[in-house]
Amino acid sequence: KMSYDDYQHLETIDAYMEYIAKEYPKTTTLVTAAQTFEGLPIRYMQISTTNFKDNSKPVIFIEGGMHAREWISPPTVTWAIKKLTEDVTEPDLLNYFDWILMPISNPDGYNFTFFGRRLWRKNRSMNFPNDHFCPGVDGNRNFNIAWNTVGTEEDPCSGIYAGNGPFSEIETQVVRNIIMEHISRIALYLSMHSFGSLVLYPWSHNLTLSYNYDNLAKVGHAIANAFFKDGRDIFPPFIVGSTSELLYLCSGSSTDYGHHIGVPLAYTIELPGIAPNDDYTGFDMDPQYIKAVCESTWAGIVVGARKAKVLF
Ligand code: 0X9
Ligand code: ZN
Repeated sequence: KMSYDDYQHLETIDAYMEYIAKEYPKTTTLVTAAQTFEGLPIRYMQISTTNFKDNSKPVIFIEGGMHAREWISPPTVTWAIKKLTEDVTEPDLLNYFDWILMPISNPDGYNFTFFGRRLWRKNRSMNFPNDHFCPGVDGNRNFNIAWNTVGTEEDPCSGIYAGNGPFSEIETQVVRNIIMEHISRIALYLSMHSFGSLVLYPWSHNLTLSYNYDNLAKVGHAIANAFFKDGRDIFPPFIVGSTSELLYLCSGSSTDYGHHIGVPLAYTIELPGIAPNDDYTGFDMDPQYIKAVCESTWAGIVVGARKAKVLF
């Protein structure tokens, strides 16, 4: 049993996915896609009530932990795994879609925030000697969409270092490969970040409207409303908009990339960083609220999936 009373270590999440793969062998597959710079496995789960390899159903892809310090992100993805295996309350969605769930796309960075520096953001790769002994590339600046043109740094010591080139990092290659392999059937892609209580849709790299703007906005608002509903209204309401209008311009993000190559609905979710009573907590929200965030997030995923089902 996975605990949501505290933040989840990398090895706890790994053990949980192994347990699920063993308990639910008919519907789940645990994939080890690659090894990181520090030799950790990058893993994700495929969930399908038929045969994932048939490529016959639309896919929902949810990924978390790209930014190491955003600890509220991975539990929302392990919660989704639970809701599709141990505690199925939406069998229609389990049946209709194939699911790809990746709680931690950046295991090196994530581990480092538990055992090194709490507020580390990037991965831990080194490209000696160019990096001046500063490890780490920002995964969400490393995708091949207007790469390194805006909202990035070329200084390897920066927290938003875009890397040596597009897809220089194994972590972003893994996410790219998943999207590419299933591009014709990914109906919805969610990238879980924190914090800010935002539902963000493309574009990030410029201020133009997406080819799918109407649906992105419509479904985005539906997701945001589901997050913030009776009983879950202890958190501030979510604000919905494109990254470039609500936050800032940034190139090389995963959702811009996914949308650019053809995922019709792609969102970055900035999970809450303000606990009840307006306590500003940022990346360190009191663990007692993890479960409530996961429940809200699942409600948002459910609504997003139902909309995606109609639109795809
Ligand atoms: O700057 C980022 O990478 C994201 N914010 S964070 O505080 N989690 O670092 C926002 C990225 C938004 N990009 C897209 N939605 N494409
Ligand atoms: Zn982030």
